[in-house]
Amino acid sequence: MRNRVSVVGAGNVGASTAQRVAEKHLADVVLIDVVEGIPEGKALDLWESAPVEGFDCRLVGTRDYAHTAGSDVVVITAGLARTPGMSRDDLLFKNYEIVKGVTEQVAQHSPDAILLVVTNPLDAMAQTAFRISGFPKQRVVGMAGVLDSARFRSFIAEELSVSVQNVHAMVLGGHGDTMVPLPRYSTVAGVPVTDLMPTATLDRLVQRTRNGGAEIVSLLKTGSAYYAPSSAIVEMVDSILCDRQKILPCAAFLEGEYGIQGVFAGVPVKLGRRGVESILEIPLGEEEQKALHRSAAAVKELVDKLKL
Ligand code: TXD
Repeated sequence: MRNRVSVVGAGNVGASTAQRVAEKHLADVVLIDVVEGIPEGKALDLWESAPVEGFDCRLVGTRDYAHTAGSDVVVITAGLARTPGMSRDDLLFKNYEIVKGVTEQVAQHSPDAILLVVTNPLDAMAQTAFRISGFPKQRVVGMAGVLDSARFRSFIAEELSVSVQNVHAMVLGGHGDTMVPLPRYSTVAGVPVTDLMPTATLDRLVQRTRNGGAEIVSLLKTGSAYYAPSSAIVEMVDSILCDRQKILPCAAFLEGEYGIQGVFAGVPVKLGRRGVESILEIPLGEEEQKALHRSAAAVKELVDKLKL
């Protein structure tokens, strides 16, 4: 039997995710949205690419959650995207209602699924899905760190003119202005990036990473990033479905790890068939630890507003 991935929200991120999942032969895909015709049309269009692309994964578009039943992974991208001048937090209450409604449906139809939350503000929406679904914390995970790290990696590779494949990077914390890029744990062919470029250059790349989402929004003007976000989502889907046990920075529910209690924040997670298999506690310097705590406090403020 083939794996089934449902993608809720057939917008830019959702549709690109559906495409990447199918083109990587990972799973059949159910694309679901509230707007009549959009999930049906995009899924049909993608399915018609199958003979040329050579994938056998079936893609179906629908507005009916019955079609998502028994999903292995459900990716939640439903919501409003940021537009210029709008902060991630402005989205809080609107997207809370959307993610709440979606989660209720998903939990009913796919009680054993792993929920992969993408909607912003990311960490608070992951907490919404966690609380509303009642799923164990291992089965609710948020995507942000893989994207933020990918941005950092691409900037490092560009700066040093080396292959992106040589560059590893780690960005922890909440997905927002308080994210915590960790240059010390970012390496090029195993060499810490702190040994390879002056501090001022590194600081510039860190700042650009922090601003990565806004940089794309200011260029696109009518929406936010989706190519790199969908790549990041699919790396996580792949690690789950193929039980790769990859260590990836993901938003996970913390209960004491890093001294943080009761909120989602981006930490190194081992991702496998059971979802969050474990959380890695890597040694952090005093400043890094403080930055992570500040980031978690920013998430806590939002989840308190939502009474989660
Ligand atoms: O790193 C990250 N986590 C992110 C998060 C990276 C990129 C985008 N990020 C967030 O994902 C972004 O801020 C948004 O909150 C979501 C989706 O972004 P996208 O760019 O795909 O937004 P679109 O194109 O506006 O698509 C949203 C779709 C759209 O088709 C709506 O009709 C649909 O969501 N939508 C719904 N679908 C199902 N059910 C409900 N209730 C619903 N409401 C809206």
